[in-house]
Amino acid sequence: MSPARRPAPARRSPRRAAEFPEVIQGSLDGAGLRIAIVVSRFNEFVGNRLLDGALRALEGHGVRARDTVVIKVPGAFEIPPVARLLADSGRHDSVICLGAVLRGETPHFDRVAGEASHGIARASFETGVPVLFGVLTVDTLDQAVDRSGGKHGNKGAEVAEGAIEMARLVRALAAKQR
Ligand code: INI
Repeated sequence: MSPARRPAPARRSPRRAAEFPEVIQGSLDGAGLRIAIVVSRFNEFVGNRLLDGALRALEGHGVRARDTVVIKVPGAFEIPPVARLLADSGRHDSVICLGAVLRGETPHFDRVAGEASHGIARASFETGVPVLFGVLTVDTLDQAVDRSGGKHGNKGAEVAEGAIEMARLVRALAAKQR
């Protein structure tokens, strides 16, 4: 192509840079955030491991113990109404739900796991408060252990980070709308 017909090289002028979309996302800065954790006692051994992972992660990212509350419920089926109450209270920036549903030989697993996941999602959608799903739904105890501080990490810690990030994101979006 002759130099005359060659397209002019793109110039990165300040005007062009301004055309990029704004990106908004949360951060892992937990300072000043208030977090509630609902954990089920069924399969308590696993629940405690998840709780431990979540508390360590919150502390590691600057969430103060006095801004954190832990509520224990009997089983995963009981998590959604409590998560909803907490989300509605206006006292928490995020709610973390922890538990373990292990598949047995009956359809009970599907009922409990299904209601827990739908109810937790609804609590979040209907209140606008981030409600994080940290309920393991697994076939065996080994799988649960692997995911609660074992070879597949700790779901409690993961969702704790998600809770911080989402709380920050909601605050950032709210600040923009002011
Ligand atoms: N609850 C759990 O959290 N995990 C389970 O694995 C489980 N199983 O397998 O039965 C379970 N059942 C109890 C349920 O959550 C309720 O507490 C109970 O049905 C009373 O409403």
